[in-house]
Amino acid sequence: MTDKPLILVLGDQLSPHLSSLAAAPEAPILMAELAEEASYVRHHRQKIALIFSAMRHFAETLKDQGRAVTYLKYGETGGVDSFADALRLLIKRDGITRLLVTEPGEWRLMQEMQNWAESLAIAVEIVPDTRFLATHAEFETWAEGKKQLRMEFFYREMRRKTGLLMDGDEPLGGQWNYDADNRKKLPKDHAPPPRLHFAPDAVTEDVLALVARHFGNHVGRLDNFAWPVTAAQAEQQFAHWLDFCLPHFGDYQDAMKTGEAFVYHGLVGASINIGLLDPLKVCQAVEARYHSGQAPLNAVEGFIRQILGWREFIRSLYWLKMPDYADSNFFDHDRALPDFYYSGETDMACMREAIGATVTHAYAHHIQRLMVTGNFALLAGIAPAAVNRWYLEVYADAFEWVQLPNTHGMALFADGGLVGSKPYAASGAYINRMSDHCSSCTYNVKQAHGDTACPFNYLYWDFMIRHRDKLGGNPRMGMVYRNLDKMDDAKRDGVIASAKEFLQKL
Ligand code: DLZ
Repeated sequence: MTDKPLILVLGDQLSPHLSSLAAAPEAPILMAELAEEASYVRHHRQKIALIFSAMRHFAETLKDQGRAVTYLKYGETGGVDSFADALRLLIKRDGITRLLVTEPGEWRLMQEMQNWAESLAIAVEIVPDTRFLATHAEFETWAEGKKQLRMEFFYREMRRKTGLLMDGDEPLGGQWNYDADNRKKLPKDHAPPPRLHFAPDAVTEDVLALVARHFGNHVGRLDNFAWPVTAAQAEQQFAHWLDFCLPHFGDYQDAMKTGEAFVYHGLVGASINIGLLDPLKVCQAVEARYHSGQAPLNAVEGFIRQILGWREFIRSLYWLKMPDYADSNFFDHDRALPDFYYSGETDMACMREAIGATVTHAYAHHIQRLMVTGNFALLAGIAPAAVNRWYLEVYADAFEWVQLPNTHGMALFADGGLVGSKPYAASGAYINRMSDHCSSCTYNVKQAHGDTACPFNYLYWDFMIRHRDKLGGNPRMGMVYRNLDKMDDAKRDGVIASAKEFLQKL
C-alpha cells in the first residue's frame, strides 16, 4: 500500500517549527474549525474568535510556504463536528494511510487520539511537543521519589538547563527568586501605559460575525476584540511591552487597580499557548533587557519565573498526574458557582472588577485570578469541577494543561497540596493592601462580620474554622490558627453567623 501521510494541526499548534510539520515537510496538512472543540465547554466568544482567526491566518502562511492545506471552516462541511469526523472525510477523499500529529495539550484529546488507529484504521504517530522546554521524561525523573513537588526547585533546574539568568553555576544577582520584590501597590495617581490593540482585519471580521451567529449562549463581549492573531502581531505587542512595561512589571506584578485590566502584565499567555510566540525566545528577549540595562532584575526574573518555572512545572505536573488529578476534592466542596461569575453583577468591588475584565477581555491577571475570584471560590466552598470549568471557559489563554493545575491545585488547594504548600486563602486585608478597590466598595474591609462587613473577612475565618481538621497540622498555617485561638467568642460567633447567612443567599 502506498504511504499517504497527513498532518493534523490543532488550534493551539500554530507554530512554524511544530514537530509534526518538521517531521514531514512534504505532507499535506489538515486544519478544522470544529463544533466539538468550540463547545465541549462554553469558551468565551473572544477565545473562539482568536483561535479561528489565528488558525485561518496560519493556514495562509503555510500555503504561502508551498504547503498543501485543507482548511475546514466552521459549519461549512456537513457532518464534520469533531477531529475524527474531519479525519474520516480526508481518509475517504484522499486515501490517507498515516496520520502525524503533535501531542495535544489536553488529556481528553490524547485519549481520543490514542483510539484513532483503531477507530479510523490508519497508522497514527503522535510526536512530542518540542515547544515546551521540559520533556515529560525529564520531569518524571526529577519528580521521582520526591514527597513534595515544588515549582521553585524545578525552576532552578530549568535555569541551569537553559542557562537563563545564570552566572556560571550561580543565579545572576545571587538569588534565584525575587518574588519578595514583586509586591508593590500602584501609587494613587500612577497610570500604566496604554497597550497595543489590533483592529480586526477582514479575516477576523468574518470570524467575529460567525462567532456572534453561532455562539450567542457563550460568555463574552466581541465588539472590543483586540488580540494579536498572527505571529507578527504577537511579536509587535511583545516588543511594545518590552519597551513600555517590562521595567515596571516586577514592582507591580501583584498590584490591582480599578479600570486597569492589564497593569504591567505581558499579555503573552494566549499568544504563547496557541503557538504565535516561542517561550524560549520570549525569555531570551527579556533577559537581554537586563543585560542592556533596560530592565531591573526583579522584573526580568519575575517574568522568566512565570514562563520557565510555573508554565513548565504546571504542564509537566498535569501530564504526570492526569486523569485522577481532576477528581480530587480535598475539602469536599460542593457549592454551585454563583451566577455573578458570568455577569460580574455583585457588590464586591474586587470581584466586579476581576469578572468585568474577564467578560470584557477574556483576560484577568494572575492576582485577580488567584487572590480574588479563586480565593472567593475557595473560601465559599464552590465545587472544584465548577470552578475549573469556568476558568477553562473564560480565559483566552486557558487550555486544560495550564488551567487545571493552576485552578484546582494552586487556587483551590483541591489536590491537597501537590502544587502549593498551603491554600492561597486571604481576607479582605490582602486585597486592600494590593489594590484600590476597597475604598469604592459597598462593603467595609475593616469590619470582620455583620451586614456591611467585607465578605472575604468572615468567609476567611469561617473557612479556617470549618477546615481545621485538614489544615491545623500544616506548619505553614500555624500563625493563622494561633490568631484564630486568640479570637474572642463574640467575634468568632459573628464570623460564623455572617458566613452562614451570606452563603445561604449565594
Ligand atoms: C480551543 C479550540 C477551539 C475553541 N476550537 C478549535 C477548533 O475549532 N479546532 C482546533 O483544531 N482546535 C480548537 N481549539 C483548540 C483545541 O481545543 C486544543 O488543541 C485542545 O484543547 C488541546 O489543547
